[in-house]
Amino acid sequence: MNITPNLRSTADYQAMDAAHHWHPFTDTGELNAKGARVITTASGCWLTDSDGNRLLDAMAGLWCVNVGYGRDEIVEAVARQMRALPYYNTFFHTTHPAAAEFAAALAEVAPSHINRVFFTNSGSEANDTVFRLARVYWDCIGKPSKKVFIARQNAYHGSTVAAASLGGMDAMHKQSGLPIEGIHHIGQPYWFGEGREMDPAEFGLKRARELEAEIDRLGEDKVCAFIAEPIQGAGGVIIPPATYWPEIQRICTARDILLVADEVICGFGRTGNWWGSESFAITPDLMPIAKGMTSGYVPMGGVLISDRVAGPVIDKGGEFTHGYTYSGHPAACAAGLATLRIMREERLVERVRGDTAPYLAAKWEALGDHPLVGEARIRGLIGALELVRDKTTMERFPDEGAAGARCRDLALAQGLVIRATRDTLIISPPLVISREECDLLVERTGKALDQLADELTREGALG
Ligand code: PXG
Repeated sequence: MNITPNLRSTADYQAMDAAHHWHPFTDTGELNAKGARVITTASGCWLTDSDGNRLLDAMAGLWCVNVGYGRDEIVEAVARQMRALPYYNTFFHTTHPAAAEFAAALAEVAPSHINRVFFTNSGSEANDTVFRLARVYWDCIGKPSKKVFIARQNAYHGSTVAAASLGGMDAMHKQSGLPIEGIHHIGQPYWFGEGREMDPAEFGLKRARELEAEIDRLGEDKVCAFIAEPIQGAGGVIIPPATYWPEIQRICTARDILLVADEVICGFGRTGNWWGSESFAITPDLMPIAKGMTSGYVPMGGVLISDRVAGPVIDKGGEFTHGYTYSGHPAACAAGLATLRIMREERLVERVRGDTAPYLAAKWEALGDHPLVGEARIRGLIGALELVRDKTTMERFPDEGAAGARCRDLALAQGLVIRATRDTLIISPPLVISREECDLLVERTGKALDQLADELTREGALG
């Protein structure tokens, strides 16, 4: 067996992969016809593929490698931990130093009303945990009828059954008969896509008040919680109008509904504060986390649990019959501790808020002047461009998703990894990105847009 990078040819890796590896969210037939891109090494914000190409990773892996690649501090911490104790469970009244230390460190960076964490191995498991824990909470305070979750269309909360049901992705629901019972979806605060005929502030209130209407329809005594991402990530980096979150908070408080902020992408500095909730001034009762928690070096997720929820469940709930073999895995806790240490020592959140984010925002927003761009939006280090066929009418392309995919591929050909969700281009670079790398990111995105505009003009596909 050979796991050293690059000892086989690209074609060999592609052939082995095509024969044996089933990829997530992938049309396997389509992938195997062309062969997977093989990434072999990485450092800082840069990936290297098996042909030696260097790519600027403006997606931080998959929204997770916040402290950048090649951080020896994390590698060493994980190796030390694995030598000392590679595994022990946290069931049966047992803990280990890494789990205790990481839980305490998370409580320290969490908002002040949050002091506990339940460890999982992914964001999906975190949301399945939320689904069960929130219901247990209401049982414990004598309101067992409050069982229903309200979530949003085009939300992404993961791929396990409860998480995929909480998510609002039609394609996922269609494929497997989801959502499961007890989950209802309301509209998303996607002003550019769904509300442009209204003022953004008015639209934000309108979408928030769908929550109130849904609670009334279902009955307040039946509703357990509302779950949402502070900024929708996979759905297209949808930054809600400023009026949205305060109104959601008001409704959750007035109607006594738990507020769950899915911080899997927005947490750990992405929006220029430790938490997306902080950026939008909300006080969630539960915060599912993952990704930036270990900067993706070792898989891990968790649920940050407020004192409000923890108190009654600890006092009255007895055993919470839920847990994973690898809850609080020592290697993951060590990676998480080392990640938090880097973030604090390098003042990464402050650097994003005070320097990198405003620097990138000025340049990113200038891409909004491009003839193919209907809107450029960014918050912290998470941003999007909306591609349009006609900038004056904001008309979209008829073949939804084709222009986005082409632009993403043109960027890749220049050595820049960005993502496309339908015709929305997305970035979420490592928090350690430098000003020079921000320049390159914007320059390459601009070139990809120019090339796409040229091609579309030649094809007669523009207005
Ligand atoms: N919540 C949010 C907000 C997420 O973005 C999850 C939960 C699930 O986490 P795990 O660790 O189970 O994957 C996510 C994950 C994409 C993409 O296409 C986004 C995610 C995962 C896979 C693809 O942008 N986010």
